[in-house]
Amino acid sequence: MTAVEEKFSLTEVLSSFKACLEKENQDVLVDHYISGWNGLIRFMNSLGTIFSFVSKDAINKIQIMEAFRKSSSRDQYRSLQSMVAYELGANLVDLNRRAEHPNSGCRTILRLHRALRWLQLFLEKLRTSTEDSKTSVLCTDAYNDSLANYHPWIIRKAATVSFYALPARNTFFEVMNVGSIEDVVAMLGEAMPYVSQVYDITQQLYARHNLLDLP
Ligand code: 1PW
Repeated sequence: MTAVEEKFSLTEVLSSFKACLEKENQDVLVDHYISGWNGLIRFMNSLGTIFSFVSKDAINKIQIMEAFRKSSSRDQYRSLQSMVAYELGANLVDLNRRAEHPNSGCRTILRLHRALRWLQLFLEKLRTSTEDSKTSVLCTDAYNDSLANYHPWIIRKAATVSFYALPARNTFFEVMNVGSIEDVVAMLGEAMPYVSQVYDITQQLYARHNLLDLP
């Protein structure tokens, strides 16, 4: 990959989440969900190697979803809605403990969905932050209010330690590669509602099918 191809822009990531939602029926499209996540991972990797422990698990989960999209049942995995209907209908989800289907699409997306909530809270805090705000504090607060509730102590510890290595607010805005701080704030204000919408629709879908606690 050349340096140009590697260049990350948060705008592209957020437009993937915008493209995620099908206009007519509000289906969440898996391919766009995956490309949004691939962008987020590039973002995390550009924040430094210490973050690779955080991105490794997300990479793993995206690969599981990509494999479904390349399999013979790829059409069933077109949207989160069709995936839920297909996997539940064909008994492909372990509901009580991980057994025959340890890596179902439903449980894999649930992990990414919970992580998306963290991202949403974090970017929102960043958007409304002031010059003296510390990114590590914003990130830790967002984490404690979301994903941390699903993580055992040892992962919480490792995640919190890695947040200390986050670059300062100014550098952070530069890494996002959107433009000036004002440009980033404006872009986030425009784009975050799309991320929220994807999050809310997924949350409702999972709640409706009692899938929010999948092992
Ligand atoms: C600054 C940008 C932030 C973007 C955020 C998202 C990435 C979230 C990944 C956190 C991973 C921490 C280590 C892995 C934990 C897994 O055990 C856990 N995975 C997640 C995504 O929470 C649960 O997955 P598992 O073990 O049930 O397969």
